Amino acid sequence: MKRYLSAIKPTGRLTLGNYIGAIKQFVSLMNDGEMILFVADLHSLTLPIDPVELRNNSRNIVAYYLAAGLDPNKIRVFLQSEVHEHSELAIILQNYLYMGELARMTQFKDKTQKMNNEAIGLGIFTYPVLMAADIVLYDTDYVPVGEDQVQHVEITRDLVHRFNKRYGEILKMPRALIRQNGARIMSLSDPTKKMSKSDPKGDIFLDDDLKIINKKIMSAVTDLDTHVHYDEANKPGISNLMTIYSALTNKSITDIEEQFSGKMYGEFKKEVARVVTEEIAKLQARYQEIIQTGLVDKVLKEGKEYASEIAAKTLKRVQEAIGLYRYE
Ligand code: ATP
Ligand code: LTN
Repeated sequence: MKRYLSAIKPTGRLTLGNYIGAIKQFVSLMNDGEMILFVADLHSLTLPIDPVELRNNSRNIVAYYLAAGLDPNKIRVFLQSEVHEHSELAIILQNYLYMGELARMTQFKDKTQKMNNEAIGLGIFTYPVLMAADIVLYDTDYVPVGEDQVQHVEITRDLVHRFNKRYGEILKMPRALIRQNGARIMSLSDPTKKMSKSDPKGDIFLDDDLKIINKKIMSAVTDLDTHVHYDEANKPGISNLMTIYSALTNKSITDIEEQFSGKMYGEFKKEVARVVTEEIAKLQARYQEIIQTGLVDKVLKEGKEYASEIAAKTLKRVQEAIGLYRYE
């Protein structure tokens, strides 16, 4: 059976980008193999975060996973920090990734661009090491993520290759899985930038008031043309709305162009707003039900036990392969 593994960092309120690029993908793959998900709370410490917020965000992510339709009887969910093997394996694996390649990572460059070296914590630099540990601990086949995370899966693949060449077939080679349409949702106020929860300009949040969502979509930045036509380079705003619409309705871009041929942007935006608010309204209703039960804690506890068992075995295999002394 194929194993899928993925995570979201509890750095802020979840966005429509997280929902389309990641969570919806998890739902569609849930019946296709084993799905292990976690909340990457250790990764969220790589930039300053308020403790109360971190705790709330972590809980919210799990509630939204379940609200989106991830079945707690089919999938596993846990908190990264609760399975200590992630940290232990990362300490080992940091020796197999190099300064130069870590310094070239897009996420590292983007997030530290405006920071002074004296204020950049080591964790944001070694971020891919911990992520590689997350992935290989579970002998993962596929890592469903948005486009921005593909580079991290690629560096994990480099590491696996390097490690196995030296010690034999110890680590499983993972592969990133991104959706064809919706792997990169852009900001509604600047459609040349990724919608991202830590840079909330032009974001749609899953817990936004529906009226506000409607307003955000109706006032989304578009070009001066009027044709609903997909052209990422020259019409990024309208193309982004088409991607969102396509991801939520499963209609192809060509079908959408046909459906709105001869119609104005206003009419198209209204329809996008209708579809987005309808989907988010359902999500919010289910979220409210879930958050009032003890389900989140129950799922996390079971998930932790399940994950720990697998993680312990992999860590032991690695320790033995590299020559760390063991008593038994
Ligand atoms: P941050 O702003 O803190 O970096 P983020 O919003 O980029 O956070 P992550 O926790 O890094 O979110 O990502 C969780 C998952 O959601 C990842 O698989 C990521 O690729 C996906 N994702 C995030 N933003 C988008 C987006 N705009 N479009 C598609 N997928 C996205
Ligand atoms: N870096 C990812 C979160 C993450 C992750 C992982 C995703 C941490 N560890 C392992 C997939 C597999 C992000 O979305 N920012």
